[in-house]
Amino acid sequence: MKQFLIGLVMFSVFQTVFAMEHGGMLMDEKGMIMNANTDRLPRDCPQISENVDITIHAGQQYAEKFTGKMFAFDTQEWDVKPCAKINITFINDDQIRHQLMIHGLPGYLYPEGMFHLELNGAGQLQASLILPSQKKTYLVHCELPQHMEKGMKAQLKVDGGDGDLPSIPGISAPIKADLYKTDWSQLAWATIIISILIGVSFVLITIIYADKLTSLADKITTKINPKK
Ligand SMILES: [Cu+2]
Repeated sequence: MKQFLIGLVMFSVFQTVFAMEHGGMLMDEKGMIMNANTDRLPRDCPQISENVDITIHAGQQYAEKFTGKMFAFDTQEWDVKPCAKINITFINDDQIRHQLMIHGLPGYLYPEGMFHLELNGAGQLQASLILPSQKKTYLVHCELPQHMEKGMKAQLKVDGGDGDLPSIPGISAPIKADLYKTDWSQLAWATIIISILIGVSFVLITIIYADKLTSLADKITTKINPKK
C-alpha cells in the first residue's frame, strides 16, 4: 500500500512537471496558444523594460483598404523597446481559422523560434511573450495556405527594427510585384487610334455646326414648352 501511495505521488509529480514543460502549449477546439512566455527573461535582458498591451484583430474586413488583398491584421507594424514584455490579445473577426505567428525569436526560449496563436473561428485569445534586446524586425503572419500572400502579414520591430520586411500591406513593396502586361498588338493600336478619331470628330462637329445645333435646340425647347 505504501509503495502504491509513493508511486501515486511520484506519478502526480511527474504529471505536473510534464504539464509545466508544456506550459507554453494550450489547446482546445477553439484554438491554440504555443510558446507563451510570461516570466522567463532572454539572456541579454536583466529585466523587463516595459509592459505593452497590444490588441490584434484578424479578418477580411481589414484587407479592404489594400488593393488585391483578402486577409489582413488591423495593424501592420508595432515597435517596442528592447526587453519588452508584450501582452497580446488576439481577436479573430472571421468565421474561418486564422493564426498569429511571430518568427525569429531565440530558440532557447521559444522552440523553433516561434510564438504561435491560433483561432479556429471568431474568438479571442490572450498570451504574452518577452522579446530580447536585439534591434530586430520580426515577421508576424498567418501561416494558413495563401493567407500571408493575400495580406495577413505584419512586422514587429524592437528598438526601431533592422529594416522593413517585403510585402507588408501599406508599408513595403513586394520583392516581385504582380505584373499585368499590356498586349500592344495591331488591334490594340487600331482601337486606340479609332477611339481618338471618334472623340476628335465629335468635338469638330460641335464647333463647325454650333449655330445649327443651337437653333435646333431652341426649336425642340419651344415645342416642349410653347409658352416660353
Ligand atoms: Cu489566416
